[in-house]
Amino acid sequence: MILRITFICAVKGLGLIPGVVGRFDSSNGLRVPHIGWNALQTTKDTEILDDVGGRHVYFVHSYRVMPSDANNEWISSICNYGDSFISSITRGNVHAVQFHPEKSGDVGISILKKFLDPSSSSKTKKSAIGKASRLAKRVIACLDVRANDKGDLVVTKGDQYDVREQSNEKEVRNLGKPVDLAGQYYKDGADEVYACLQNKHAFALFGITVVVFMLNYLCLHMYAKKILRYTSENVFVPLTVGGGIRDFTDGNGRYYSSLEVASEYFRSGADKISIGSDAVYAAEEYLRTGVKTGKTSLEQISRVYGNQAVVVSIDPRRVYVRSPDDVEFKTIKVSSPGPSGEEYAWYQCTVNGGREVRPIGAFELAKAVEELGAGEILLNCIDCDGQGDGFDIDLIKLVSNAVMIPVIASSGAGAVEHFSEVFEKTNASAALAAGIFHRKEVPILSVKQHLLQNGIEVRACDG
Ligand code: 1PR
Repeated sequence: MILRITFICAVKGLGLIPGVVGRFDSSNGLRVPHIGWNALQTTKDTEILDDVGGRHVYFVHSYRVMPSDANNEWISSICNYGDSFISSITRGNVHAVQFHPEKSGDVGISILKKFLDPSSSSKTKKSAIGKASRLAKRVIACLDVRANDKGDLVVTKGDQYDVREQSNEKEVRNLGKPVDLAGQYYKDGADEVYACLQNKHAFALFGITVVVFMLNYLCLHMYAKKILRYTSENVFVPLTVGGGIRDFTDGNGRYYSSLEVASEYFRSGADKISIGSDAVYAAEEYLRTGVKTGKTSLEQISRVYGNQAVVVSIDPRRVYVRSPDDVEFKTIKVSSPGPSGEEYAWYQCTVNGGREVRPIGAFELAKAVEELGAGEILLNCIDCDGQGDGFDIDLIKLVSNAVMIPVIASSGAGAVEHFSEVFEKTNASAALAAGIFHRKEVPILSVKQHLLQNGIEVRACDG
């Protein structure tokens, strides 16, 4: 039997395995949840982990069990995040793992194969003690998905969020098919795939804005789930889906809560969902009243699925000011002055794909959604999107220093050096890019090789 170790606090448990479950301690600057690829250190010979020591596997959790003399004989591997914690246990033919083998690429697949067929374990065993490592920085491939004017679902790419060609026809840019590209990026070594479903209408799923009037919600829903299922059956790294996650009522008067929408995505294979506009409204309300109602989509989904499953996507625009006193929002001294020599900027949040600005800054939003239950932040920047000039380091510093949850830097990657720059100068946990991967200008492998050469830990590409 193989089990995933799931922890429930304040519950005595069966008492089979001695140990106490505790939350990771974020008081010393550790980002919690522990999300991403971390290396295992195997501590005993087990067939299913025979060549896994020192390799990265995918974790996503906030609680862990510490090794002790009392549970030592159970432990088959440990991992380090702040402290050493137990990442797997083995006794006889019972195995349990803290990480997700089904999301751990080739390494995870080999663990599952060996569990199902122990004779497939390598005959000449490698050293059981691997080299432990830090949590790897993640490289994420982003698919911005929407329907083009013919109603086909395509991967598109914006230029400061404008996804239409500059030609007279102004068609939606078409850079490929979502499922094909997701599969390709998995093979190329992406640590996660993020699918952003751009939509004009609250009820459109997978960005199907044109056909939405012809199909009822159920058809759309089934179509979206089919695509998601197909992708999750072929992509063995985490998959996040964002866009359109909010309450809505369809044309037939049927009400769907955001929790129902999210639940369907999770059941169809998404590991995390991402909320954009609705999180902005929730944060504004929370900052205005100081009350957590528990009713916002962010709070509800986080309560049911855990905060590690909820990403908040922020779409800010840079606004230059002369002095921090000019605005009520948190500013940062910018590395390059604004057009009129301004030395400061704040980052104004937007909703509806950047079309509407809101009276809240990225700093304030990030802090508020962390309190409301977000487990991770995807930090876009409309000014940098599709420009290829690098990430907005000022913005990423501002936000990644404001919260204790992981921050994904997004928008502007144009060269491998932009990835090392963002990891060297900010506390980002991951960097996301779209255009350079879609246009095949920079392979994911080159990004990872460059990061390794610069002493930045990454997961080795399996592909
Ligand atoms: O508000 O909950 O329905 O969510 C809508 C989601 O759709 C938000 O997460 C928002 O970021 C996204 N979105 C809406 N319109 C657009 C658009 O581009 N017109 N895409 C959009 C945002 C930006 C990134 C992009 C990076 C990297 N996409 O996803 O991929 O900037 O690009 P680059 O590497 O080429 O620079 P809701």
